[in-house]
Amino acid sequence: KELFDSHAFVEEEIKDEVEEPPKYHVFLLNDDYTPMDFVVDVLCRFFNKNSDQATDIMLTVHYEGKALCGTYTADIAETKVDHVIRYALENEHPLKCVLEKA
Ligand code: TYC
Repeated sequence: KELFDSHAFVEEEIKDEVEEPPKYHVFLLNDDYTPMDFVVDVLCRFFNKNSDQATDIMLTVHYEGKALCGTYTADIAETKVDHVIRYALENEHPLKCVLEKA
């Protein structure tokens, strides 16, 4: 039994070493008030997009309701959402940013 337990423990440790951590998609959501320029600025600032990429993503949100901005581990995805929401609130825009398990 002891041997079995320690074997299971080692297997668990090996699994932790080889498995990728779970990932989360971060999306921006559309609204009627946030200026397009502000959304492009958010995408450049927090998701490291260039202006062409940022404009494409902003327009996808505008016409389709949401768009994927990036995929990250839990900590980074949560930090992105926090920073975007804080930046939007500071600038008095109702921009919404959410995460979803990938
Ligand atoms: N719909 C907004 C407008 O017409 C623009 C917008 C785009 C808002 C993307 C939010 O995530 C968003 N000004």
